Amino acid sequence: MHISKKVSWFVVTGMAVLMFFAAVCFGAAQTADTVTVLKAEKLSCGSCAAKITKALEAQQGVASVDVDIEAGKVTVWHASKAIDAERLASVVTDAGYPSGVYKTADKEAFEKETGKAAAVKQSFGSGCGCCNQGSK
Ligand SMILES: [Cu+2]
Repeated sequence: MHISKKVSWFVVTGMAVLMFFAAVCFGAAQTADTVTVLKAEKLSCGSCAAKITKALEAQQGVASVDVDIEAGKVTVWHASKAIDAERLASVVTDAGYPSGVYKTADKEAFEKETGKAAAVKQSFGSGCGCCNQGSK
């Protein structure tokens, strides 16, 4: 009786701790509420795309980046409170690709309209968004 009480206490506490971390992790991964499309110049090859992606992903609040080299467009999933569209454009400009905001939209509306979803690979590759942060 005494032992099983102790065991269940452990289970309950363990579950609570796990749920807390899951909530924190999930919350951080969910902060991207906005999608901004930037129009960038001088985009010509895959390494340009990699350079831009890296520069943007280094910013706080950026969840996912999709670069369309042919269209010269950079689509960014981000938390609007952490980083705004203008700041994203200046990050890309600073990386060597003069850019401006093409459009910015609510994440849900954008994904519904374009059928595009944030690249899940980046957020959930080997863990969740916040677990992967800093290991890129
Ligand atoms: Cu290039």
